[in-house]
Amino acid sequence: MSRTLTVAAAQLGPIARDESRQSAVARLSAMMREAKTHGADLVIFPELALTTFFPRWFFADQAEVDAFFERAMPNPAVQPLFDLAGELGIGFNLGYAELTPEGRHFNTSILVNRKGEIVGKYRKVHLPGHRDNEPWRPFQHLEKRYFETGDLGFPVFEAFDGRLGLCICNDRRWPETYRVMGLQGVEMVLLGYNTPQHYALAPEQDHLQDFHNHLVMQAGAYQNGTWVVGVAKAGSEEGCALIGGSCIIAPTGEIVAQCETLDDEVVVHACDLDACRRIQDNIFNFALHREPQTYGLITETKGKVAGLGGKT
Ligand code: CDV
Repeated sequence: MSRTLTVAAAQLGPIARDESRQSAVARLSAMMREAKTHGADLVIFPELALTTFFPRWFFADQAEVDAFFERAMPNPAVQPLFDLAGELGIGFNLGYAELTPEGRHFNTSILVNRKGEIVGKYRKVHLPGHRDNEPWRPFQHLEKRYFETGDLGFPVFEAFDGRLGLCICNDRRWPETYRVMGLQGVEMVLLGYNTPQHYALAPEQDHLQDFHNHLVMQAGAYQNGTWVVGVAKAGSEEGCALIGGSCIIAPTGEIVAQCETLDDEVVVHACDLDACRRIQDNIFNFALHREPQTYGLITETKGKVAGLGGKT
């Protein structure tokens, strides 16, 4: 019997700084309903999907930062989305800023089943940007200041009759992210992103943002024989242009569905999870072809070291 998981990539347009959680949840709920009409089992929402992308501003007052965080999940503002999931019998993946009872801050993503129950959680590992206010930039990217490095690894969950992995935005650029999940037999990677068109440290590459977005996700999919669903918060958000390009990628690396706008938009695809086998059992049969005894540097060092071949 084939295992088909019909997924919806539910791209969000911009969320204004003064937009309420209730308004954002209403937009997510509308897309969840639309996804259901297309037969979706699971709907994927972006990174930090309940608020504007607040790391673009420096706040000296921590209380202003904490206002963007959720102290519980679900909470009264988000409960309607959980209720709707249970009513429609559809799962979802949601990114939000998590403030734990111990006062820890994470950029978090959860997987919720068709009954509206949380069955998986991930905390972002690769935090881009900087820690201090850098006024020369047109906008800040203070994820390193506002979040701790995730402490849950790259988990893969047995859910929706498959093996589903979670990561967030910048994680998608790192091959290690996919490979750690690939080694757990992942069949679908779910990720949301907020990616500005402008990268202040290398602006000459701004025109390549959409290309790099798809390049890394397509490579991650193919090299691990997994589906990848990448979902943007897109459009002009508080004057900052965010790329779109939300898409569903097959284990072959091919994009099979893609958003066309920079606004709220849903695309759906019926994904055959067994298609992963055609890659995972052949060209990327890890047990047969990997040579981990030669990969030690990957975990032994964080930065570059001298070439192992030495000088000639
Ligand atoms: N939210 C992100 O992680 N954004 C980064 C940008 C800053 C490079 C990204 O990798 O898309």
